[in-house]
Amino acid sequence: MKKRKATHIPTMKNIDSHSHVRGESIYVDDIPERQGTLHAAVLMASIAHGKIVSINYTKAQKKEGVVRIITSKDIPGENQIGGIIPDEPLFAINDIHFQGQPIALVLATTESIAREALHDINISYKERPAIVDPIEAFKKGHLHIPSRTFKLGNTTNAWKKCTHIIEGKADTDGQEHLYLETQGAYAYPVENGHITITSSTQGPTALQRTAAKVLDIPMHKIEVDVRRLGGGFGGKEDQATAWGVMAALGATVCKCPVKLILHRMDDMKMTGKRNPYRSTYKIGLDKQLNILAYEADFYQNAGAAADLSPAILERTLFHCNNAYYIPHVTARAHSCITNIPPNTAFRGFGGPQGMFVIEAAIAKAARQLGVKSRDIQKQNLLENGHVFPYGQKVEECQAKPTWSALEKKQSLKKIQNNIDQYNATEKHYKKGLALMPICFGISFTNTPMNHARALVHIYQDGSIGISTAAVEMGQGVNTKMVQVAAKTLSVDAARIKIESTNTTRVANTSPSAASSTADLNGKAVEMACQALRTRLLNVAAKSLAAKPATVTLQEEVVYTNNKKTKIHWEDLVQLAFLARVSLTENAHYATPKIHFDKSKEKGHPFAYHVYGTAAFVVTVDCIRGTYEFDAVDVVHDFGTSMNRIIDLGQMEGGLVQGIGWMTMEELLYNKDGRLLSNALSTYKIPDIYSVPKEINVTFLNTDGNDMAIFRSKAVGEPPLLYGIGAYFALLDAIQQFNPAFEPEIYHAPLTPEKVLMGLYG
Ligand code: LUZ
Ligand code: MOS
Repeated sequence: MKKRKATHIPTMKNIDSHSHVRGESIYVDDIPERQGTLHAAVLMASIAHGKIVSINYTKAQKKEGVVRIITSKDIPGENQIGGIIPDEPLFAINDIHFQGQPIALVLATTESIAREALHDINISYKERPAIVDPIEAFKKGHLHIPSRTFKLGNTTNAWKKCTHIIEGKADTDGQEHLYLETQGAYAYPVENGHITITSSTQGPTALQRTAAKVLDIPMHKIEVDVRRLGGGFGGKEDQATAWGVMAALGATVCKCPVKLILHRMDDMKMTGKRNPYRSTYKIGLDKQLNILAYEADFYQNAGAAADLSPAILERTLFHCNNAYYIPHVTARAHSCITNIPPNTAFRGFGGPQGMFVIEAAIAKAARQLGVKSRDIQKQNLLENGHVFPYGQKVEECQAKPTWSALEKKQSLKKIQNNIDQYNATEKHYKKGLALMPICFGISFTNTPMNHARALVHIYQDGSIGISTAAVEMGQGVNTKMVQVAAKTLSVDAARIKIESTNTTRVANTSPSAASSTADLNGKAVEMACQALRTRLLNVAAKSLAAKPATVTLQEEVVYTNNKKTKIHWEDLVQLAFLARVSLTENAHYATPKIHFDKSKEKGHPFAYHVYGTAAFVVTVDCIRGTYEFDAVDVVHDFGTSMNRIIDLGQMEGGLVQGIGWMTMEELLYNKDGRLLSNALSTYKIPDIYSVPKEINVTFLNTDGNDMAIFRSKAVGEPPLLYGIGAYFALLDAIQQFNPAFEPEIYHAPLTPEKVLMGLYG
């Protein structure tokens, strides 16, 4: 590996940490209310499939404090909010396709009156049978888009060369985002039919564009402003739009400010989640455990509308081979229409669902062949020169380096010996071990979305204000933007302010998603600051009568030929201002090199890939079925991390979120499409007691990649993928106690109840 000199990037704490800890950070619901604000509550369908026979609003309308009830009839433009496919009405008219589907909006003088009024609305339905199972939907031909197939080599021929062929099934349930801040927006009319919407959204432009369509006004009349989010995780990439549009519609109809904040249980009922998947696979290996062929069918439970599911489906295919080289692959994916709320983006975006299936295939193969999963995993790791099923070459591959570093650091042999000893002596407790390598592609798979802009103002006093398309949602992107500007302009970070994300200052943005926000916006900030720096140095050169090439800026001071001058940052800015030189720059960055041809399902869709390997050790209580993760060890390819504190936070948070998905978060709809896990009493997420007792993260400092900002690799989604290892560590422990146990379907999550059944099943 080439050694690179560490560049000097000042690392810093999350710039929001101070205001977060003091409770001073502003979220939508914290915005001081304007006079005359109305509060909104959403009327939703209580059935999953059927027709509205009648609705009677009379009693609710007469209720004191109720100002107006808004339905599809009040929409000036289109009753349509579908992002990729126009298949989702803002308000249902006659047909109901999922429980929780919005029907109307009640506006009242207080929130409690608006919510109480919902009970005064009488609806009668004609219910029809609901479909909640994606395979049932598939068999009926209910698909959002035609099925897609990724192909490498020729599986049909390859089966003949395989010594071992194993077939099986693997299912993953959905996952509730459970952002701390529920969905919400606050809209108010400005003069001349203009409207401002403050929203908790990852996609301000999506909200602006959709509101324009629904209100039938041009986009420039709508300003969407986002300060920060109390978490998004993909749940607000597309699904923040509806609430923002409703608030804007209310504000337009009533000509007064309208605030709409979802209560937790309503948010859980109405919004989509991670797509559950059901899958079937066939895997073939040779005598040396090389995986020769892999076929899989992925049945995505997309829900009642397409939302982002077609794009999510694509990422399932992109990641179907995880970090393994398989010369012959045929992977088919089907986006199935069901009667549950439209499912949506969730950290990993279909990737984890695809990766679980190959891991299940390897685990089942290992059992049948009497070897360890990790023997097969290790044997098949990607290397430079390999090719992904979608045609991109494997470059700067860190699959083997992270695996070996983990092996070395943790001496797997020793760990396994300790576990074997423990399991031999303990009767009622068993330990299990699993390794989980990961590979995740960085870029929106939809190439046109990979761009961002930054608007940088240097004010006359030397302070700096920066606007980008990046939405801060706790991931620390604003802190990274400060670092980029501080380094590029050689100024103190304290001079820099990151403004809210605002469609009037930065237009036509992609959502903050796909782990790409820091890369795309960071590059734009870097470009803008670089241009300003050059411009300012020319001013300095003129003032010093020096050649521009000899003038530099170091820690806020101008140098000529490496000699300090008297010109400080603030003097320099003054000089430029008086010389009528622009202190503002707007830069546009579009990821170079990437492309993808959907007609061939081949191309080079990703700027680069992120790799890593994790080891999970779990202890199962074989009387109760409960378990604790003793330790998770991770060796992760961060590139040259520009902020270890933030990157470690992303690693720990993502890892635990992934473990939650695989072990305890049981999202249940009944056969009538009713959400059973609709509160925190019925849907368990990891808490401080359920996190692994130890999380040891090793930063594998690699070169990084030029397309990563400061060669610091994207870190948002990849850590979640490690969580898949939790399932297989648990399965290993169960099988230590009950060697005969073999699940008919590998089905996550492995809740304590399911573990118990496995122990005695
Ligand atoms: N959103 C999206 C994403 O629109 N396209 C993507 O490829 C993606 N990947 C991860 C997360 N969100
Ligand atoms: Mo996302 S799953 O909004 O990156």
